Amino acid sequence: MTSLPQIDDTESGHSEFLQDVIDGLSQPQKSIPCKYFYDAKGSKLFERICETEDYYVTRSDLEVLKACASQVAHLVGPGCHIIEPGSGAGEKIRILLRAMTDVFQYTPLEISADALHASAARLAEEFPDIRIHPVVADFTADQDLSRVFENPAPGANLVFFPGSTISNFRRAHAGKFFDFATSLMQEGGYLLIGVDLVKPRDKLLAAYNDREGITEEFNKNLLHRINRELGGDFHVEAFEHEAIFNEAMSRIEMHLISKQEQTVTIGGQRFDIAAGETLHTENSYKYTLESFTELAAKSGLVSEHTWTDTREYFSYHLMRADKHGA
Ligand code: AVJ
Repeated sequence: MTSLPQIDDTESGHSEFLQDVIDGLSQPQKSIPCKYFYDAKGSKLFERICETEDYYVTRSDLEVLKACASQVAHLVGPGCHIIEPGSGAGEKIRILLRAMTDVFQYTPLEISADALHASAARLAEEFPDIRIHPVVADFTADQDLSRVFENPAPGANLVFFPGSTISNFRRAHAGKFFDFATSLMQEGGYLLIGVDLVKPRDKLLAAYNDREGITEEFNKNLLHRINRELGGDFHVEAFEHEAIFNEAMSRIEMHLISKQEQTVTIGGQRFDIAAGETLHTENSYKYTLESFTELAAKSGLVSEHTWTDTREYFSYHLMRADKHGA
């Protein structure tokens, strides 16, 4: 049994949701974990964010992935087993599978069984020669990884982690993810990971304050969700969306600022929110190629190859376990 890190697209039971919200609102800097953005409404809003002109992340990600996919295929070699933690709707994997001609198996790991099986069925149709092996896995709990490795692959394992989901993890959390990825890679395996990069401040800020207001809606949906599912009484209209770049921490921070004093009751607990006080809802860490390489090295992972777009907005890293030890 391996202890898996929390990742973003988990659907938790209400009691855990309630407890996390109460814990977050009890801190001096009130916060709510960003994994709760992604209910059905929030997932739709996130897809719309990806289509806005200001949110460069998804377009840059796809650009780099398309450009590097055939080289990845060449470096990893034939007969590989691709494992994708938190596969979600499973769109980016198509780019990789189209470029890789001799894939033995694709194993998406996803907490949402419905999303997992729907996307697995679509992939099976599009890629009849690849064994599609969906595994419902909860990253917040202990997991038996033996289901992932039921059919031994002739080639290497390739852990695929696109979309810069790693951006949401603080240092310790990223370390846990790297350990988990290393256990999936097994001997001789690879990690292909997408990482969003530091860039001019105005570009970063625009991406999280899009002019269409979708990010604002996405941020506020968190409060609507708490009101809906946990019987909260946030006065949502009294909040304003704010995204700032915290340069010292090299991260975008999303907040919701209360324009007026309000008292919120959730699960029988009262929380006073002052006028101008913020709820911190997300961190999105931005790396340089060097700072990411350094972070991964702490977990014993070394870059075999790195790709970026010409603007150096986004990067993919093909990593291996450092045999010489970190
Ligand atoms: C899914 C974590 C990559 O940080 O850019 C987008 C989430 N939040 N707009 C990001 C997000 C607001 C996104 N990641």
